[in-house]
Amino acid sequence: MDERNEPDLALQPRRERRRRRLLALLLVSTIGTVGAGAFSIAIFTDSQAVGANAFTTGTITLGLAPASALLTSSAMMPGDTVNGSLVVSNTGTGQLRYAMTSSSTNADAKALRDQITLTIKTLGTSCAAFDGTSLYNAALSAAAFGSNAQGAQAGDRTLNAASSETLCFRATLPLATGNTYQGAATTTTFTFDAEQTANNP
Ligand SMILES: [Ca+2]
Repeated sequence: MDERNEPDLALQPRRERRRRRLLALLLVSTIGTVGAGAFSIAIFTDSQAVGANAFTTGTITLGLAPASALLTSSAMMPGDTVNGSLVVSNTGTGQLRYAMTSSSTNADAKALRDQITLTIKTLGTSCAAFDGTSLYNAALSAAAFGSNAQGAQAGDRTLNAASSETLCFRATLPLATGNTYQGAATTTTFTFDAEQTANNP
């Protein structure tokens, strides 16, 4: 026997096991590759998209004209009256409801704001006729209608988008106003608060 072959003979069973393991591994790998290839190339597919799903939000925008000096009168005498008209507009995209509050100064402590009477009416025939529905008729100092609290309250006024309404204002210094009011002054700010009506009962 050739002595050089003896080590080879001793290694033969190990080599055989290694060869079988390699064969098995190759077989599994080949099956996997063929399977995956068959899967990825053998079915029809499709995909479709629905685009352009756009969203925007609406707006609540109140417009007032005039924006200042709706009612002014200097050197009023008892019995004098001053008139003004205010156009309230909804220039936003959503229906709104609005309410009014006011604040009047009393720097001279003569309380003229409590002595002047203010009346606010809807348009009716015209502000000159002053025959609309009365929204307020009491002292200038407390002038208000509706409520700027969230939600619908008595006196709140509703305006559709792109619509407007005219309110008629009239301030009067009563004829019975006494001498303590001479030389008195007050300045009033009317504030209008609007809110959406949608989802806001
Ligand atoms: Ca309200």
